[in-house]
Amino acid sequence: MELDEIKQRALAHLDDVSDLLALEAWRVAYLGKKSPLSQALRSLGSLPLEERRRLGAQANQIKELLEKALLEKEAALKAAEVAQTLGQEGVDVTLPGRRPTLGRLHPTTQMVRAICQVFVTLGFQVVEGPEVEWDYYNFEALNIPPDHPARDMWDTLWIDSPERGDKGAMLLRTHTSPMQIRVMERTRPPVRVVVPGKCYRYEATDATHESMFYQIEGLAVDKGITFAHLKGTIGEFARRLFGGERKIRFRCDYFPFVEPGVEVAVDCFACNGAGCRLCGNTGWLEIMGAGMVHPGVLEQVGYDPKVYTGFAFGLGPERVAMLRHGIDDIRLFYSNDLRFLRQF
Ligand code: FA5
Repeated sequence: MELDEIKQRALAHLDDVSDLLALEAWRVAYLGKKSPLSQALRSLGSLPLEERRRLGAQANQIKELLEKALLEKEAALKAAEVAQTLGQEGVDVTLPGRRPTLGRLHPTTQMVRAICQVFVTLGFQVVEGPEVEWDYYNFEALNIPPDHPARDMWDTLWIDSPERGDKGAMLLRTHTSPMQIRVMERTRPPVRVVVPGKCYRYEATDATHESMFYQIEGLAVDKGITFAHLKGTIGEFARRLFGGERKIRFRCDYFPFVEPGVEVAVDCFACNGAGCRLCGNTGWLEIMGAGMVHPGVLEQVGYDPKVYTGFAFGLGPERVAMLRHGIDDIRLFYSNDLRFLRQF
C-alpha cells in the first residue's frame, strides 16, 4: 500500500472512532507492529539508498502525524465522557452552593464568657482548675474537716482511686472554691481571680438544680479589703448583667470558709417577686454564695490574716442565664434539644 494511501485511510477511519475501545483498536491497526506503516518502515532496508531516504522520511512524518492525531482524539473522547457523566447526574454548576450549617456557642459558654468579661473589666484575672479534686482542696483546706456536718451541704461523688496521698480521697469537685486554695498557694497577695468551671453533685434534679452545672468562683485578697468591697463588686456585676431595675438581696448564710457569709439573690423575673413555681414561691432566685474569706483559710495558705483580708463568691452561670433569658427549667441546658439551644 502506498504511504499516502495509508495516511488517508487511517485519518478517515479515525473520524469514525467514537469511544476509547475503538480508539485502541485503531491504534493497533495503524500504529501497531503489524500495521502497514510498520511493515513499510521495516521494508525500507531492502530499497536503494536514495529511495530509502525519501520514503523513510515520508513514513516517519506520517507516523508522527498519526500519533499526534491519536492523542488529540483520546483527549476529545475523555472530555466528552466527563461531560456526559455530569449531564447524567444532573449537576447544574449554575445552582447556588449549599450553605454549611454553622455551629454556635452553648448558652452556658456564652454566659460564662459574659460574666468573666464583667469581672475582667473590674480587674480580675480568669484562671481554671481541675474538675477531679482531692478532699483536701474541696473540703479540708476550706475549713471543712472529715466529720464536719457542713459536708452534708455538698452531696459528693467520690472516686474510688488507689492513689490516696496526704491530700485525702479523690472526688469530683462539688464547687469551684477549691481553686481559692490552689490560687493562694501559688500566689502572693494581692489576688483578684475569677474561676469558671464544671461542678458535680450527687443530687436529685429539679427546675433549678442539675447534677452537673457550672460555677464561677471569685476571690479578692489584699490589705484593707472589707465587706463594702464585696457588696460594691457584686452590685456592679448585677447592674451590668441585669440592668438597674432588678433587685438584689443579701442575706446571712453559712459557709465554713467565709465569715461572715451571705447568700445573694435577685428578684424573680418570672413573677416579679410575687412568687411562682420557678422561685419556689419566694419571689427570689439565689444566684451565689459569698462572704469574707475566713482567717483560718488565709492561715492555711500562709497568708497573715492580721495583714490581709479578702472576699470570695461562687455563682451559678446557668441560674444567671435563666434570669437573663427567662428560662424556667435548668434541665433544658443539658438535654441536647436543638430547638432550645438554637435560640441563643
Ligand atoms: C457554694 O458552692 C459555695 N462554694 C459558694 C461560695 C463561694 C460561698 C465562695 C462563699 C464564698 P452553693 O452550694 O450555694 O455554694 O452554690 C453556689 C451557687 O451555685 C448557687 O447559688 C447556684 O447558683 C449554683 N448551684 C449550686 N448548686 C447547683 C445545682 N445543683 N444546679 C445548678 N446550680 C447550682
